[in-house]
Amino acid sequence: MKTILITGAAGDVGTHLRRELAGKYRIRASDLRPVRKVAQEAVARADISKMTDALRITKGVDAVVHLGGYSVEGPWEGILSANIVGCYNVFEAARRNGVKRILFPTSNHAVGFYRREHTIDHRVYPKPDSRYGVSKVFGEALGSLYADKYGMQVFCMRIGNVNPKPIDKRRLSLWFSPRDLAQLVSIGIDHPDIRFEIVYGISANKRAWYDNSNAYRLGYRPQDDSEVYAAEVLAREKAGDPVAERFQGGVFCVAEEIPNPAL
Ligand code: 15L
Repeated sequence: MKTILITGAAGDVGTHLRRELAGKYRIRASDLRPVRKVAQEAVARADISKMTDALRITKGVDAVVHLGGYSVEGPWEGILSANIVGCYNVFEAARRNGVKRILFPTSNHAVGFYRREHTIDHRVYPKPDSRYGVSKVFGEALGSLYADKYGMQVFCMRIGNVNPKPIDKRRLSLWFSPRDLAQLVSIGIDHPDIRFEIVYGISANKRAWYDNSNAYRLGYRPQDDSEVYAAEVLAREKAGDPVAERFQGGVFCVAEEIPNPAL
């Protein structure tokens, strides 16, 4: 059984993922915050903005799923230390510890300034909608460097919104159900032929703004479609900011700060 490190394990995405993957991999769950242990997991508290912590937690694992960091738009200082310095530390620590494979959950906000009428694939150039989005583009670029220069295997998932159900109209286009998340992450961990890939982390949503053929090529077969919830979601939708409504990134395109679920 493979041993995987999940950083940011106490967050929403980490919590869904650990529940879905329990028993499939030996999980080392790491976070700055206390982690409530699931089943057989090992827990490792760590501050990834410190290289010594990053080196300690990446030792002896087969793959890293690097969810840790700032997960919304916020002050530059927080994003710099968690998502730029922290992300660098995790890649570099993995390299020094001989860990070959990294899954980097990037975000729809790396490309959030594409308009909603456009369907974009994994080859479009980045159009980040926030400092947070810029930090995700940094992580994708770092992954590309570590793949080309050091032969690491890097799987970047531009995640939409992980939730048991889509929560609003925008999320009908980018909903990612927990079981589809687990399927895509398992492909990232187990696919024998990964070098550097970008895929979209979304379910099979009829309203998707993404051409996710790269994920399908690697065997992804999502089981969920947000359309099942469309009527109930649209019935409670209220009109929002016109700029936010025009672009895929929504409110990230206009807000300077979004409440951080981790604080
Ligand atoms: C993200 O990248 C965030 O991490 C998450 O909290 C949501 O805001 C999501 O995007 C979204 O766009 O819904």
